[in-house]
Amino acid sequence: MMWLVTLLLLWAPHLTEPLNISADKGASSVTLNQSQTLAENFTSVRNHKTLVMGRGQEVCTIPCDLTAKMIRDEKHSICGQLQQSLSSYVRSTSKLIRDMMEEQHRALEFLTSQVTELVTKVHTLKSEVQQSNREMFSIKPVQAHGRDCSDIKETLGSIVPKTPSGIYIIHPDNTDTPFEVFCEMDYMGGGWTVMQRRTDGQIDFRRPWTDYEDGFGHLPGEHWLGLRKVFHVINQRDARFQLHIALVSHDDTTAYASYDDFRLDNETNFYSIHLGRYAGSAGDAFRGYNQEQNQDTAPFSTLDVDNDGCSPFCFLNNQTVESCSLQNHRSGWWFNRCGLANLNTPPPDLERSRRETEGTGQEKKRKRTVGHTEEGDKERSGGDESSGGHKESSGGDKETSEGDKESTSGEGEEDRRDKGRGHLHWDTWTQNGVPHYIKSVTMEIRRIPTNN
Ligand SMILES: *[C@@H]1O[C@H](CO)[C@@H](O)[C@H](O)[C@H]1NC(C)=O
Ligand SMILES: *[C@@H]1O[C@H](CO)[C@@H](O)[C@H](O)[C@H]1NC(C)=O
Ligand SMILES: *[C@@H]1O[C@H](CO)[C@@H](O)[C@H](O)[C@H]1NC(C)=O
Ligand SMILES: *[C@@H]1O[C@H](CO)[C@@H](O)[C@H](O)[C@H]1NC(C)=O
Ligand SMILES: *[C@@H]1O[C@H](CO)[C@@H](O)[C@H](O)[C@H]1NC(C)=O
Ligand SMILES: [Ca+2]
Repeated sequence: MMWLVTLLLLWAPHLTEPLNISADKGASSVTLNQSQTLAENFTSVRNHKTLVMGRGQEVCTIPCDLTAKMIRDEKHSICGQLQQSLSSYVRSTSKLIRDMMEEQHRALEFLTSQVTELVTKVHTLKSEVQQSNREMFSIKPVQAHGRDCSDIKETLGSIVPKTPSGIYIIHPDNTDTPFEVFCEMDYMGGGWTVMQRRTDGQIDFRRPWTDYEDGFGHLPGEHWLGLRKVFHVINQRDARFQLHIALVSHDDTTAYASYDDFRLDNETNFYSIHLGRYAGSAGDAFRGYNQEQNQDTAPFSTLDVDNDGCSPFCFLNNQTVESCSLQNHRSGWWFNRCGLANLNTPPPDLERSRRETEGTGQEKKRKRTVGHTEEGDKERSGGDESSGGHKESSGGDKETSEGDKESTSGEGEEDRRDKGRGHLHWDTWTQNGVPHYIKSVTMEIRRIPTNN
């Protein structure tokens, strides 16, 4: 395209100028006194005339030289017009081409910007897809079957360089149906089947027996895998499991408690816990400081299934306790005369916010306290018991002051009690004699390599 325009532009001025001049001459010569011109050029015309003579004298009615002159002038005039229109045509054409070029250039620029825009869009989309793929990988169950996370880690570990943490489908020995679990594949060598996780307090752990047996929560986040599933995992052929409890305090201190053997009895025996040797930095809260506090071999209890060793009552810290679950905010655990460990209680912040949003919570509580209903009495006795010792002081200073503000009758006392006790506790993990305020916890199990 470019070469054509250049050619036309180069050619046009050379063409138009001499033509314009000659056309001018032609036009002016027409206006001249014809007879004079004719006379002047008679000799030349005569020569011309001799050529025409052969056709006969009668054809030339008007003087031949005049005719010739007219023809020539006409030719000049036409030629000039032709040149003119040609040059204007060239001009308009070149202008048209220029305009077209400009338009095309603009279109091209527009397209280029659009392409650039699209390219960036594609890039963003690509990264978004990659991101969502990554997310999906950790949310969507991975169809890698194994008997448990240790088994999957072992199998996949020989195929892929890095086994990602996430939800996997496992199928333990002696079970009919596979189920999903969260596998922690990075922490301490990986291969951990997560059986409990507490992080943000989003999941309500105040649940009845069936929930603790079947499991609840969201596997990628807070959840309780369920006693039946855990039982299936750890009761496999030729398999022994260790239990690892990882704790994080509110000031991000970490500690752990590990048991080199972990077994549960069957449902008939209420999933009694059996723990092996302890190792770790958090202390053995499961066994406590004395035999009275020992939760090893204790059956599981919930509010509706009471195996807590307080039958009909325990006398703890000058208080009678009938239900350890009630005292521990309706959570389920392997209580034995309550004990020093419970990682299923709701966090105190959540408890308080729940009560605030419920609104009528205070009213209900007052009614219960005044009316001396069975539940109210239970709660009160349980709470007062728990306020003894270091738990109270660990509960948080701000909570006490807030409790005092609200306190006009027995409510403040109740709040203080809730807050003092109402958090995950592992009372052997202390700082200056005060148990750490636990923010998050993970309970996970892993196969112990066997020799055969
Ligand atoms: C050509 O002739 C026209 C009139 O005959 C005149 O207007 C024009 O200026 C001339 N162009 C050139 C380049 O001499
Ligand atoms: C044209 O020329 C003739 C003779 O040469 C002369 O008689 C006549 O007046 C001229 N006409 C004009 C308009 O110049
Ligand atoms: C007339 O014609 C002769 C020869 O053809 C030429 O030399 C001369 O310049 C012409 N005169 C005019 C006024 O055109
Ligand atoms: C549970 O375990 C006990 C003792 O280990 C056994 O006697 C009982 O049959 C088991 N119950 C079931 C349902 O497997
Ligand atoms: C239990 O009661 C006795 C006597 O009333 C009292 O001396 C003791 O300090 C109380 N213990 C606790 C832990 O409250
Ligand atoms: Ca009881």
